[in-house]
Amino acid sequence: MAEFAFSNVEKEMAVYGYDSVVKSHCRMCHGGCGVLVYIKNGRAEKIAGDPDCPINHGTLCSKGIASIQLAYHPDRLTHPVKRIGPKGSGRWKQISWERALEEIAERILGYKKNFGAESIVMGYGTGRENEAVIYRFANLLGTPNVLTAGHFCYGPRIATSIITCGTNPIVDYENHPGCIMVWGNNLVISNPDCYKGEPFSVSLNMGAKLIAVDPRFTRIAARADIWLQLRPGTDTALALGMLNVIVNEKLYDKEFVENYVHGWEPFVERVDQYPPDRVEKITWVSRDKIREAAHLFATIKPAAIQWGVAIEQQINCADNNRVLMALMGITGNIDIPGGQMLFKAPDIVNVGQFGAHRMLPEQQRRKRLGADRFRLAGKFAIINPKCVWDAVLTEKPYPVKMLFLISSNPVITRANAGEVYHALEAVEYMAVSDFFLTPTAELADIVLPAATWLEMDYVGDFWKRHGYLLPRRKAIQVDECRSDHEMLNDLAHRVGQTDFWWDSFEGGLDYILEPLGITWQDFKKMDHIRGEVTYEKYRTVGFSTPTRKFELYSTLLEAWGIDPLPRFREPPESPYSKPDLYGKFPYILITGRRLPGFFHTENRQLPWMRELHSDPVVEIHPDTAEKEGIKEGDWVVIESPRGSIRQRAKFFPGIDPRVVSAEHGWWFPEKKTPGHGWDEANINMLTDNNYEACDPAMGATPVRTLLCRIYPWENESG
Ligand SMILES: Nc1nc2c(c(=O)[nH]1)N[C@H]1C(S)=C(S)[C@@H](COP(=O)(O)OP(=O)(O)OC[C@H]3O[C@@H](n4cnc5c(=O)[nH]c(N)nc54)[C@H](O)[C@@H]3O)O[C@H]1N2
Ligand SMILES: Nc1nc2c(c(=O)[nH]1)N[C@H]1C(S)=C(S)[C@@H](COP(=O)(O)OP(=O)(O)OC[C@H]3O[C@@H](n4cnc5c(=O)[nH]c(N)nc54)[C@H](O)[C@@H]3O)O[C@H]1N2
Ligand code: SF4
Ligand SMILES: [Mo]
Repeated sequence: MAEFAFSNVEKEMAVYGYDSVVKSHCRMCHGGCGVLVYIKNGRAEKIAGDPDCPINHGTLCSKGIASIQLAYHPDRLTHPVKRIGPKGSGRWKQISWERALEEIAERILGYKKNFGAESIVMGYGTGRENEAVIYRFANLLGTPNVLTAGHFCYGPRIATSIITCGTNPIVDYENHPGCIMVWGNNLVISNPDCYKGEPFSVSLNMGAKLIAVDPRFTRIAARADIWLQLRPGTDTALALGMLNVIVNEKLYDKEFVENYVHGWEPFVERVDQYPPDRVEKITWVSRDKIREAAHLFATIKPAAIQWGVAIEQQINCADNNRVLMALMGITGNIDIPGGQMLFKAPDIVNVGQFGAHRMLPEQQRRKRLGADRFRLAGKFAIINPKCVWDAVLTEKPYPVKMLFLISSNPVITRANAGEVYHALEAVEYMAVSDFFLTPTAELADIVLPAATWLEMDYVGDFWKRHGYLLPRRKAIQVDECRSDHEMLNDLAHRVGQTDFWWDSFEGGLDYILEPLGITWQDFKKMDHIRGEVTYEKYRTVGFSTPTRKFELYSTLLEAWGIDPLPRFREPPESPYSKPDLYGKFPYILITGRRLPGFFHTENRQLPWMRELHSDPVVEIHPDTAEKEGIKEGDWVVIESPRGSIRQRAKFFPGIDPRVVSAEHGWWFPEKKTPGHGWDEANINMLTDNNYEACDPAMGATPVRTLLCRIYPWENESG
């Protein structure tokens, strides 16, 4: 057993008779927390936080603890299964791994031969630390089509930050920012991407000033010095308004601006178009508050912006990211202690290199679905999901014959769920890797039983930008479940990729670590590895952009025919852009606020998690409820021009009476029909995926800025 800095572990082992404790690295969300897994008779019995881990310092969330209920869930898929009835019939038979992979390989090779590799779309959803293997497999196969959530989540942050300053600027909580502006993010619940709520809370306890930009009065807003309750979808205008104040009142960092930014003059001209008076009308935030927030943010150093997915799920996705980076940049907070760090990863084979993007032939790259429409996305190997549904349903621009979805539940998570369902019903062949037979998996031909994080070895946080790597050590084996990495490593041999893979995936782990001169077996004995931390690197080497400057004016966007400067676009479905529709659908709908126990569509079958939150909930202001005749706890219908669903009303004075906030991710594993109630409370039955409504550069789907109406559900008993 590894050495521990405290003695409780030994004591607990003796008292409760655990056989061993495995130090590992949770991944029930995007992952990150160091954990201790207590094992008895080969089973994981308990999970606790690892106090020595630099990411979570011993803290854990409810999902981490519930990993055990996931691993041993009675409904969990523990063998590959093949469908024996029509799609959606719910009739399956168990088959061997050998047969399953043989069949998938045969299909892959057949479609590649007859329709081109582009007719096979690989897919995953949010980050599961399997993206590097999925891209490697796809690129070597020759398909440019990997469907992710990257068009409206995290992908935009990475793409826009790479073109602006070379990498994603991460808040340096270790050096405690003096001011934190939390923008469309609720990290104390979501612990997203490179962040955990705990270090943020510590910085607040150390006295950081706090600005919250959120249409809802979150716990973070409640602690804030200034809360900007903006109209959903108007973030670009608000940030441009703050930039206007900072520029015109000369609150910016002159030395940084003079020496290290590109495009200052045109940027100032653009910013001049957004005086606080105009911005107040757009955003519903008073000009005084805009000024106050701009002053607070610009006059405290170090200051940082903690920004989240809300700003990406809108038509202004790419520009929202760019204006927030402009705020960080011109206030001189980039790459300074306690500011916004451009962290370096340890010297490893990184996700992009592992993903073998360079191996995709140019003539295949050019076929990437939607790349000519959404240029920025196309450059970063990201596709808009509707392009896939269209190619399945219309065979344009070419037929898509096979989907291979590894860790995604698009029937519930992608906009316009009705169309998604229809496309998955229509596709000729579909393979899925998942823990359960989800509404998506129910439409597959073959479903593979995936391993949870407890059942795999991996280089944890490999894809993140905070500079740490931590070993995820396999703690248990559950029946025949296999990690996606092992599964793809095996499948790769069957489709002619042997030269690029390994005998077992441990070879892949060694490959990642090779530049450090260590193997997985060496890394397994270590606590973590961190990249070298150095500040203000731009002073010596510049930024990793074409001009070597911080690009307020993006030369790459310009070259790709996209506006190089940020601007505000009115959401395509709003009280101002669609006044007639607003007459019939008089509320702005935001969706998808994160819930502590669930991860998107996951965990609704875990007793501990479902007990915390049993039904789908829509937040409405008490005045709205009164107007619509809704009582607290009632089932209500939420309706958009595209459909209707029901959720339970919760009164929430912390939301504007003109806005309602519905949950996403709902299906009902307890319903034993194969659809598991996929269309009853699924908010994406209401969302729009029209190309015109998406961000023109990234293809982000606007799932947070729509119009709806809401009224009591009459059929309470049904
Ligand atoms: N309306 C609306 N829609 C949204 C959002 C919103 O805010 N509003 N948020 C969006 C965002 S940001 C995202 S990222 C997407 C997420 O979209 P998805 O990633 O499609 O959603 P998940 O529910 O996380 O689906 C993951 C599936 O993978 C399985 N799984 C988990 N881990 C593994 C693994 O390691 N291997 C395998 N093979 N399977 C695994 C789970 O059981 C689950 O069925 O949803 C989006 N959808
Ligand atoms: N427990 C749990 N954790 C998760 C997830 C989960 O499903 N469950 N999902 C993971 C994933 S994939 C992601 S992307 C992250 C997302 O994590 P976060 O970025 O924290 O996302 P949310 O909680 O969805 O939204 C944050 C806030 O945005 C606000 N908001 C809504 N519309 C707007 C708007 O137009 N402008 C602004 N400024 N704010 C707005 C909402 O009120 C909400 O409080 O969480 C990750 N972590
Ligand atoms: S925050 Fe994420 S990594 Fe940490 S315990 Fe919770 S689920 Fe696991
Ligand atoms: Mo996400």
